[in-house]
Amino acid sequence: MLHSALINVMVKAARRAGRSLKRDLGEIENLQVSMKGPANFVTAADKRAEQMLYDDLLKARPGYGFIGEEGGTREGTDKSNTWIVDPLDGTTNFLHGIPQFAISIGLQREGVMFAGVIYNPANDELYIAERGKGAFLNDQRLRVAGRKKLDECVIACGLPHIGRGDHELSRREMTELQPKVAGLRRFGAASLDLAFVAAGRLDGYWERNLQPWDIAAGMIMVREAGGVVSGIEGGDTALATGNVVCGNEYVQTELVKVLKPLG
Ligand code: 2AM
Ligand code: CA
Repeated sequence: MLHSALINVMVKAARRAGRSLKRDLGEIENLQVSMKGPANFVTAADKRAEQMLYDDLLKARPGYGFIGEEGGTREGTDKSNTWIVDPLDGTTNFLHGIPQFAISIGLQREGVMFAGVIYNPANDELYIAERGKGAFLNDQRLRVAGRKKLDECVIACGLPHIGRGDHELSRREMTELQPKVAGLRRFGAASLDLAFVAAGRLDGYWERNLQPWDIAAGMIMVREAGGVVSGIEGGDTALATGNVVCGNEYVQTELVKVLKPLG
């Protein structure tokens, strides 16, 4: 399938960094990582992947800015284009050998998300989206699920980590939503949760306290698949607040109705 030059650049970068992460996952699975060092090993894998993405993306588009989770932030000469990159989203999964993690590359243009690539090297699922051109999983066009009854919907969420976020608020959200939906899920990689919503595997997803690189690519993925992405209060504030709600128009609205009053 033919994609734009821009998408080709993003895909090539994601695949190269993906090969690196997949090799590193192999090391973890083969228990070749010393017991004292798995976290350090993953940090090194993460940094290696970000360096590759930084090099490839800036070589192809020299003027663009770059914001990366591992600190590779750079202000570009071209102020209207910024890469927003997570070299390893789902770090805890990766560390445990759970094959639910991804490289997430978003391109913000003139302040809005313009393109996204999300790649899980463990199962070779490649998601791409470009503004006005649709979203695709391994070249198949994506469309969000059409369910309009919350009690038929499978909804994913995030859970705040130890020492982070508001655990009490998270429990209140569960208490409200669990009896209203067909099932709740918690996968642990925000970019893939958004990609799953785009693919219609999940009907909706919400999570708080995320970073721009967790959601940048996923936001355009969901929108290009016909879905709606907002902050918890319903506006276009997910990137700014780190709180995200999404689904088809109906599901996103229903989730906001339940979640907004909680805090
Ligand atoms: P990460 O794996 O790149 O850290 C899990 O709920 C999701 O939250 C993941 O996408 C994870 O991304 C993200 N996340 C954002 N900030 C986090 C933090 N401080 N600690 C753990 N996960 C975080
Ligand atoms: Ca992340």
